[in-house]
Amino acid sequence: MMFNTISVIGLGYIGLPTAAIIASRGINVIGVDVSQSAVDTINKGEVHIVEPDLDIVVRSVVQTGMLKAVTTPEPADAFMIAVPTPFKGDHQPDLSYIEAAAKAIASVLEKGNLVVLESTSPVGTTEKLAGWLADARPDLTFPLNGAASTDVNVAYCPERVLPGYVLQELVSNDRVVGGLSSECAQKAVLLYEIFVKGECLISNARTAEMAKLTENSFRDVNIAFANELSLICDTVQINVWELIKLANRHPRVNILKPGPGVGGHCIAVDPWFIVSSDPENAKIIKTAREVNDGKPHYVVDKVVKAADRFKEPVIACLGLSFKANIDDMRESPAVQIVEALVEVEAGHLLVVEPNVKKLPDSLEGKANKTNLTAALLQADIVLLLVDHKEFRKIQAERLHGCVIIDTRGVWV
Ligand code: SAJ
Repeated sequence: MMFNTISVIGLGYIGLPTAAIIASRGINVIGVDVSQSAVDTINKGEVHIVEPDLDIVVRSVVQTGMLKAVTTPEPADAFMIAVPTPFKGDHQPDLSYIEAAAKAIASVLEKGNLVVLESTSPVGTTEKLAGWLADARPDLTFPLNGAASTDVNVAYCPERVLPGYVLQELVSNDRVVGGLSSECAQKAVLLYEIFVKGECLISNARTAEMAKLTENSFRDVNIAFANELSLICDTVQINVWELIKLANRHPRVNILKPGPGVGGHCIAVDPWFIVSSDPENAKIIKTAREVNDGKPHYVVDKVVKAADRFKEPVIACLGLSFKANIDDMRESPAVQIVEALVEVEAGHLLVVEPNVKKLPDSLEGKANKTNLTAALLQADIVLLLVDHKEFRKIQAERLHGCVIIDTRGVWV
């Protein structure tokens, strides 16, 4: 076996499930994270993120000793880097977590090691990663400047899993494996074949980096089309949901769903990496971002107009997460909308979010978290922000007499 010990750097939404799946195949996995509390939680066999069945897999691999978490890297045969790549205030990518991970593993690297970057990254990042490693370890050779055979191999393989289905998709999805040399790619394929049942498609690192950005930008642009339609339909007084349903009966049309905006840590972020690498040509991609980022403001204006009709409006805000049936509130347009309603003092805000125990800090003390029944009884305005299963079941008569603003088309 080429890989007896595999180290996963970054134990978040991607790193932890990946580490657990590999450990479940009987391979020794060392998970590394800068957060002592995440490390302690995992070593107790518990999880610090919500993802279906992840708790069961982690408990089992920690109990059998196949997965352990640490804060400082230890030697391994392969290192998989799954750390965040946010953007900075000016939409420029922030590679500081990757650089820090590179510096952290450099001291334990050995001849024959493989390093794979999984974090969503702008084109050219894998080359930078190899450069950082080479700077720290002049005693080893790295795949830079076309070197074909090197002491350490470096490759890029983006994760593509859908939150909520991570454990299935980690195994079933095809993977794009981009090597800095052909040797790097071949070796990385052997690593992924340990747990991936989908196909591993070989390319170079730059193309693999761009493939990931392209997938998420494709979705962003298509959602922006739906969101733009929803604005136009309001202007010309057409039900956008009926319109899309009808248009989608054309054999070659498949319009996505309008919503309150695009959230999550991927689709709302990754297109900017393309824009920053070629601002002049990335026109549709940039505009799509702007259209989707504008949608929460549009929803807020709509609510404020509706609230003007009431003396002391009570507004029930249904849902806070960035999409249905999950607890993840990162970059959530729903949270952004409720925050803005607080800011403009739109009315008394009741928030219903069945998937979380408490409101985010930004809303604590400013809106009241309550249950669905209580919210619907008191509301003048019902603002549907997330299409959670609990909200889909609400019967029409319970909404009778309320102004309804349904951003997800659940009740139309
Ligand atoms: N949304 C709409 N209308 C739609 C579809 C989605 O408004 O028709 C909104 C959602 O409500 C949410 C946002 O878009 O706020 C993003 O949700 P999503 O389900 O489209 O995607 P994510 O962010 O959960 O996961 C995406 C996936 N990428 C693609 O489908 C191309 C996933 O495969 C990636 O692995 C993930 O990003 C990632 O980590 O990059």
